[in-house]
Amino acid sequence: MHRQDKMFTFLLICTLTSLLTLGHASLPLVINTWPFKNAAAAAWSALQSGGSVLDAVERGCARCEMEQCDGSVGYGGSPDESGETTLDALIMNGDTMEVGAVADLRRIKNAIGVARAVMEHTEHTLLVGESASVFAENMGFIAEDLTTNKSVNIFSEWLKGSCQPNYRKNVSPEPSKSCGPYRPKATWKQSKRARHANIHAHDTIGMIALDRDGHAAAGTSTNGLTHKVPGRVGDSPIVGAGAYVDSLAGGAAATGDGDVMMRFLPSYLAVELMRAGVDPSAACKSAISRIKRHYSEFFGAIICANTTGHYGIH
Ligand code: SD4
Repeated sequence: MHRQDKMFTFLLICTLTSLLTLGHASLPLVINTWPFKNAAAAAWSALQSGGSVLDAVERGCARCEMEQCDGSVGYGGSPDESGETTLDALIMNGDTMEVGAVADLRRIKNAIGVARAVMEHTEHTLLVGESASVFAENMGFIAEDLTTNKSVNIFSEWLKGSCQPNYRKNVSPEPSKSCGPYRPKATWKQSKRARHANIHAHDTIGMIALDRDGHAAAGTSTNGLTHKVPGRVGDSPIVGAGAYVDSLAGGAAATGDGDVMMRFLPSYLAVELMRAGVDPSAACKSAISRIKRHYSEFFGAIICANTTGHYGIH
């Protein structure tokens, strides 16, 4: 089945679960990107056992981090140009509009947990890189190597294949043929964005949870793009890009080419459209169309849910 169809089917299953469990009600609702069923089940069981929507999002995303969902979430996936796996994650409370996020997190497996610690134990919103890892260790998270045999193999095959593909442009040596180190080219030329971030390259989990009392939360967790330039941060930990939620309007979460998506804040846009009364499917569609207007080759998708538990995907 085509990935997008699979994702849609999965959303349907999630919602049917809630309908069957609760009779006519369409709330509570848990939806996530991609068919990560165990993640949805973990979030659902957090809600059923009296946990908050934040607990649901945290446990759902953490489940994917542990299971290394599709190799695109958690440790041992998407090694960067130096072979290291680094993680991006975000969690947002739609009641208070508080956000905690981490980007380029190193050596800590539970990125969504660290994001929640940023939200609950600091006045900040986003911590990055080595300092985020030190923060995490101080908060009791275990530091360990995120490398696995699989990520080592991906990295060594990439090196053997002259570091193809990569995300460099306007550098020498020619990045479509050679490994670095790269230096800027004297003559700079505007080029169309290469289509690296395709359907096979990424499967971030983005999740929205709504309960029957009007609480809403959203979150993301990913190891980003394979062979990214070290230090690269995607859309997932950027509020309004990877996810956004307001308990008075709804929530949205995105997956796809984050370097492009974060230029358009698609999750923010979708939530604002839902606030204005646009239904979730149309809100999702508008958010993606805005990107496609500028980047026709863009690949990505967004899930949207409004406060009544209706949802859409595009
Ligand atoms: C990123 N948006 O880091 C993420 C990758 C992704 O589905 O979504 N994958 O750009």
